[in-house]
Amino acid sequence: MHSFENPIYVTRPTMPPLEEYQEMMTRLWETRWLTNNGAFHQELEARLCDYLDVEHLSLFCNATIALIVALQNFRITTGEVITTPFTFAATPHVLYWNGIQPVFCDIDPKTFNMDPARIEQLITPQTRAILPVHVYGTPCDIDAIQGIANRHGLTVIYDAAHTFGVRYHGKSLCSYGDASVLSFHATKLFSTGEGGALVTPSRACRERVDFLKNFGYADEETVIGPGINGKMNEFQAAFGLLQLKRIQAEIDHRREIDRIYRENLAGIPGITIPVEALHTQRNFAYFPILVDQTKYGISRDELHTRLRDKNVYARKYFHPLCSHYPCYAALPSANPQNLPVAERIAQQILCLPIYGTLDLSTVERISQFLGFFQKSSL
Ligand code: T4K
Repeated sequence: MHSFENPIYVTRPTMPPLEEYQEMMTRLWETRWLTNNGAFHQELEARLCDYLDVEHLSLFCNATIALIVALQNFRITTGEVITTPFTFAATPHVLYWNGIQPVFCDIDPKTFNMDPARIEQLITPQTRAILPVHVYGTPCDIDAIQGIANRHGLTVIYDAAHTFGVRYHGKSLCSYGDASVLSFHATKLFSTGEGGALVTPSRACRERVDFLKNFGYADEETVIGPGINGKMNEFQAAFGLLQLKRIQAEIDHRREIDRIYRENLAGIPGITIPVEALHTQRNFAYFPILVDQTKYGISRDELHTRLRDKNVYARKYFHPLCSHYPCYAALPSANPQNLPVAERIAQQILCLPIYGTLDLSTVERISQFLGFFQKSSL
């Protein structure tokens, strides 16, 4: 079977028509208002509140800074926070940067999210909050997590980096918990190049967050506390406004890709496709599979290499586990014996290409490669 002529990446941003962006840039050149709550920024915040069906949303330069600010907002700057090892580096790093010790909790084998049954045994007098991640946009067990938080007086901040547009029980997934943070990085479903947003349940909380992301300035002469520079600029916001116009087409195309992969890969021994979450309107941000070497014939790593040989750049999100990073590996909670499910999933996971401009014929061919590698290993 022939390789692809051009590399097929795990994702690609869908670019809006250049002329439309140029038109917006002409306005910027006229106004010369480039950042600090400019007109595009204000418009994007309002449009996102509408689209996501949330009341209080604050734009950021990226999700990592938004997570740092979320923690600062709740004054979580000492002690421990329970989180997942099966995530991108940013999740535990924001804890570290706030002077907090991450405590890693094992995950559920079906959703790949934190297993609530394991959270309570990790709570100590030092525990301040829970930082769960809706991995690949699949909702965490929100009720169970909230129940634990209520019983122990803990704050819940969701890393909702993957959840743009996901609805759960008819509500935006990013509206649960004490705060949620979305990422608008170039690799995300909705993108501003770099960017993110903090969704909060109250106006007061949102106002404080707005001050904190602007060095703590409440007005020209009042600094309410030690803030940071977390602002989104007008170039990013303009790009976001154009992206938002086409978001439904992006999701619809990804839904079709998801359907084709599911159909084609269902019968391949050793390939598991995660079950679709209940009560959830999905966003198709990622297409993860699990590779069981004993049934598939070759390991996940071998499959990853063989796909690369065909010019397909699937990614092992999230391997290695964050608990394996040298900066965290010595923590008691990072001991692999405490994280058996996460350890197994990290060895088997592979995310296949999915994005709005990916040809459906390419999806068919990638599926054929997966079938072919299994048969040729017999
Ligand atoms: N929490 C979670 C759970 C996250 O997943 C992330 C970010 C964050 C927090 C933090 O959000 P931000 O602070 O970034 O807003 C990428 C992204 O850099 C990262 O944002 C993302 N998660 C993570 C899952 O993926 P890499 O190292 O895999 O990116 P990279 O550069 O290898 O890109 C992957 C593929 O995407 C490339 O092979 C091709 C394509 N690509 C990438 C870029 C940057 C493009 O086509 N155009 C581009 O501009 O981390």
